[in-house]
Amino acid sequence: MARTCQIADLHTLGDTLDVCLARSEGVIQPDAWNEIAALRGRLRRRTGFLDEVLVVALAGGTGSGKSSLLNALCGTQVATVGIERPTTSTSLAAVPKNLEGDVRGFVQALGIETIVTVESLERIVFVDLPDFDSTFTDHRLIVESVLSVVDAVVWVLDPEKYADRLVHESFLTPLKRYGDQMIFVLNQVDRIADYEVDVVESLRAQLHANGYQDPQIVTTVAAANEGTDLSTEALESALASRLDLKHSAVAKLAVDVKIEANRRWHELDVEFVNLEGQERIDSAVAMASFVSLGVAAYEVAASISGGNQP
Ligand SMILES: Nc1nc2c(ncn2[C@@H]2O[C@H](COP(=O)(O)OP(=O)(O)OP(=O)(O)O)[C@@H](O)[C@H]2O)c(=O)[nH]1
Ligand SMILES: [Mg+2]
Repeated sequence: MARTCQIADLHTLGDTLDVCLARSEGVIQPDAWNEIAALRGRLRRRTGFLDEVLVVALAGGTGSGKSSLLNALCGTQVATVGIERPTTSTSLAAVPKNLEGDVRGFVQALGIETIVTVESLERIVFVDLPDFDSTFTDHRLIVESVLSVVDAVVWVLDPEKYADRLVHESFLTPLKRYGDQMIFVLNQVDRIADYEVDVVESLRAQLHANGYQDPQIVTTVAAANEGTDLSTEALESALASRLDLKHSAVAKLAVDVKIEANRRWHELDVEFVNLEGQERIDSAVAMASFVSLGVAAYEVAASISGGNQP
């Protein structure tokens, strides 16, 4: 099981990388320096993404069960569920209690004011997006505006509206390029017990036709009714896999930084004996900063993979 990487680790790595860039400019070849600057860019994007948590937006048509699903996933009532539509008119974030301080700024930057801390949440932040009871085009614009900062969008569908032409034409087709970020949830499957498989296949075929090559579809029961139980395991395990993938991506980046630091250190070391005066001093300073960078990158990679990294 991967251990969580502390946000502070990545900030430290970024700071060390900045020092390296400053100390090696003009000392190493411009191409090599640009490669390190590119790594810094990748790391900066990652750091902004909150590496220890998966940020998940819940989207979908009004009444599909987004708020019920959020409550079921949190194991407590964080969002208002209703029969009148729309029930959710402002967005809300459910955040793990132990990460509230780290996550608050990030969530507020998304324009979300209501933050509920949830004891049972561990490494996932959920954002319940408002429906605005608007057209799907409006809803798409809201989702599109958060897509660049969330890890996944859980698009909640219900058995009645899963095939709605407007949902597909105004929402899903224009967002097909973000297919990897989408998880499609067919909710309320307790109401279609006998033909659940057919509905899932029909949804899959429709998503294919919309340009989603390999859509991830899971089924849920977000609100228990008489004779039925809640069922959110498939979604929970899909989210857990995505969190592991996210950690792997960060671990890979840290290993890339480590390899780059070692390579530059070796190159400088080979040339060192031929240098004199200020050049020799600059080279020594750059080498020292690459050593620090290699160590910082190693520590991040090890903290994510529990020490089992190359
Ligand atoms: N049978 C059944 N009913 C469900 C399920 N999930 C939600 N519901 C019901 O569907 C209705 C709408 O659920 P909400 O969770 O409020 O839906 P929403 O998508 O948040 O709606 P808005 O906030 O209006 O956009 C409620 O009456 C829920 O009890 C489910 O899995 N099965
Ligand atoms: Mg709602």
